[in-house]
Parts: sequence; structure tokens; C-alpha cells
Amino acid sequence: MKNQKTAFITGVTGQDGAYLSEFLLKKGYIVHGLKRRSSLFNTDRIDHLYQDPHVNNQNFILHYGDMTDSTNLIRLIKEIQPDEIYNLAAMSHVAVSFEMPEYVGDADGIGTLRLLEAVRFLGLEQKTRIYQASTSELFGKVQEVPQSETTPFYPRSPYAVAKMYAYWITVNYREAYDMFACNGILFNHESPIRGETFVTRKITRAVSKIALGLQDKFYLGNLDAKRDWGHAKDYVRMMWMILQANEPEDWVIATGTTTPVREFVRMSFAEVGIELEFKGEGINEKGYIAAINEEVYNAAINNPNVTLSLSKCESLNKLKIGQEVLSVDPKYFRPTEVDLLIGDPTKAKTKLGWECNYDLQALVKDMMQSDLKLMQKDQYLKEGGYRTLNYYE
Ligand code: NDP
Ligand code: GDR
Repeated sequence: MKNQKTAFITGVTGQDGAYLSEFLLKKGYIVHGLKRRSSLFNTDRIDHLYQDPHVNNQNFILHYGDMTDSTNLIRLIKEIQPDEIYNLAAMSHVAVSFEMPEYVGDADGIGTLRLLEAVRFLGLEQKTRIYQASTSELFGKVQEVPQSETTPFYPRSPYAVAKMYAYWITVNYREAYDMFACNGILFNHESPIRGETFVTRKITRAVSKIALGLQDKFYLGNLDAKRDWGHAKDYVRMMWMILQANEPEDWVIATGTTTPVREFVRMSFAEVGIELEFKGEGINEKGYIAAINEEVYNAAINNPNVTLSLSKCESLNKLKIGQEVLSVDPKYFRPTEVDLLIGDPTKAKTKLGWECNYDLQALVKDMMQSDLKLMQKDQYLKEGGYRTLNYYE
């Protein structure tokens, strides 16, 4: 294809890496991805894009590597000669970053420097455009509401501090070496392929299991935290738009609305016709089933793609009014919390014409439908006498 562009995505096996690969392949790009060696297959999210390496004219190519290995990054970038690099690789879990701060500093912070240096070292400053996955966690203990490109940073975790280094080294390389290097300051974005230990996915998985009678209750940490949640599909589109702009700049990407974790729980249960009632305060707060709308329940779990021997009635009968389905477990509290995030995406909307297709209700629906289907598969396997895996998230 004439003028076919080549992109290199680090973190290709993650949520955003998978959606971005799909998006760029549809646009006609050749996509190279960096994946880590793992003792088990770790390419679930991109298996549908995978091509047999023996066929000719592959346009989706995976390479082993790691953000902590600069010689590997230099060699790959030399081979690939990318027009665009999307640096999505990171240890991205805020709570886990308190457990492994040194590694996070290395992979998320210095890893970004390694990538920028590789481009400079290879003399590709004028050819290769670079997107850095920056984050609303930079705003942390927020200094302004809502947060925009000019809001001062106040990071509150080793993850956010490492990302702050990555943010500024990207700006510095842009200014020092005239590189087209940009930060997308993205607020939380979720999807059916969101990592299972982030709060939204933890909720939609647990609610699906509870609805199907596969689990009685689940535990969360801070129910009061507020986040500006969007859909990952909308956000990867903006990553690409950022690199097509006339000038390299930094951009806030957000929906502009904020919602407490408790409300996300309520909305997820509502998708299966379960009305929740919250009682108690702080660590004693609990969620109980207040009512069940059987019509909504049946419509939600009536998945034509899975034939179940277990009748829907049986799962429904396992649910009881007054059943305790949610408790707070302080082990999920963080040493320092980010209480409120709400972004102001005016610049992205006015200068680049970005819009989101999904609001929070549509996001919750998409995630719930997908997890109900996934858990129905578990239910089906269980009934067939197969072992299903229990993850305690
Ligand atoms: P995920 O956690 O789903 O994916 C992270 C990716 O990085 C995975 O492919 C992972 O590989 C890879 N990775 C982790 N460490 C290394 C390493 N040392 N070397 C190479 N690859 C590594 O994150 P998301 O897709 O949700 O996010 C993408 C990026 O955007 C991240 O940098 C994240 O910090 C940032 N971000 C995310 C937001 C969100 O709400 N999703 C918001 C703002 C920023 P493996 O699969 O092997 O673990
Ligand atoms: P966050 O996402 O820290 O915002 O980082 P996460 O979903 O982990 O937490 C959001 C909020 O929910 C509260 N919470 C819980 N969180 C988790 N994971 N598990 C729980 O049981 C739980 N209970 C309550 C948290 O305390 C927090 O306030 C995500 C990541 O994708 C980052 O990589 C990204 O940079 C930011 O979003 C923007």
C-alpha cells in the first residue's frame, strides 16, 4: 500500500494496546508490538489480530522486549523504523505501585527515557512521532476542579511519581531536540477487556457472578472515591489524533463527569435488575439486595450465545432480598488516595474535534453484558463437570 505507515506500540498486550492495534490496523498501518516474555501465553487480548508468522505480508508483528532493557529497545526501533511510537507499557496498577515502587520508577519512568533516547540515538527525531501515556493520576491531590492541561500536578503514589518523570522527560525531549513527542493525560478509561483488578472490572465481574449464583458477595475499598470514567475505545482514537495534529502538544482526555465508586456498583447491579441498598458508614458500610426486577434480570442473562442446562430460575432463586452482597475491606485502601478526578477535555474537543461515543451508562452496559457472557461460560463449564478458576481480586 502506498504511504503505509508503521507504528510501534509498547504495552501491546494491555487493554489500550489491544484497542489501539485494532484501530491502527483498520487504518492500514503496519503495527509492531512489544510483548514481554511470560511463562504462559499473555496475548489473550490480541489473539484475534495475531497472524501466523509464516505467512507473507504480515501487518501485525510482535517482538519480545521490556521497557527496562535499553539495548532491546534500540535494536527494535532500528529494525522497525517507526513513523509513530505509542508508549503504553507500564506497571499500571496504582495500589500495586506502593508494593514495588523501585520497579515502577524503572519501567514507567526511566522506561520512557530509554525510548526517547533510542529515537535520538538512532537519528530518528524528525521521522518518529511519540505518544506518551500520561495519566490523570498526575493531578492526585487535586489543586483545581476540573483538571485541565494547566492544572498543577500533585502525584500521590509511586506510580504517579514515575509517570510525572515520564511526562516531563517527554516535554523536555520535545523542547530540547525538536521531537514530535506528546503527552495524552488520560483520565480512567475502561472496557470489557479492562484488567480484572481495576475497580470497574472487579465490580462488573463480581456482579455478574452474584447474578448467576456463582458467588454470594464481594469486597471493595474506598467507595467514596470519584473518577471520570470513559470507554477505552474512545480514548485510543484520541491517541492517534494527537499524533496527527499539526503541532506536538499535551492533551487532557476525559468525559467531564465524575462518579463515586458506590454509584458504579449500583449501576452495575441495576443492569441485572437488582436494586441495592447501602447501610452503615466507613468500614462498616455494606450493600444489600433491596429488590429484584425479574423482567430486567431475565432479559440481561438471556444470552442466546450460550445454551445452559441450568434454568434461569435456579440462579434467580439463589438471590434473596436482604442478601449482603458487598462489604468494605480496608486492605484495599491505599496509603495515599486520590479522592476526586474530573477532567476538562475542552482543548481536545475544540482543537482536535474529539468526541466520546460512550457515556457512563453505555460503558457499564457494555462491561456487564460481556462479563455476564463470560461468567455464563464458567457456569456452563461447571455444570459440565469442568474446573473453573477462582480469582480473588
Ligand atoms: P494495562 O495494565 O492493561 O497494560 C499495560 C501493558 O504494559 C501490558 O501490555 C503490559 O504487559 C505492559 N508492560 C508492563 N510492564 C512492562 C515492561 N516492563 N516492559 C514492557 N511492557 C510492560 O494498561 P492500560 O492498557 O490500561 O494502559 C495503557 C497505558 O496507559 C499505561 O501506561 C497506563 O499507565 C496508562 N494509563 C491508563 C489509563 C487507564 O485508565 N487505562 C489512564 C491513564 C493512563 P503484560 O500484558 O505482560 O503485563
Ligand atoms: P486508578 O484505578 O487507581 O484510578 O488507576 P482503580 O480502578 O484501581 O481505582 C479507582 C478507585 O477505586 C477505588 N477502589 C478500588 N480500586 C481497586 N483497584 N480495587 C478495589 O477493591 C477498590 N475499592 C475501591 C480506589 O481506591 C480508587 O480510588 C487507573 C489505572 O488505570 C492507572 O494506570 C491510570 O493511570 C488511572 O486509572 C487514570
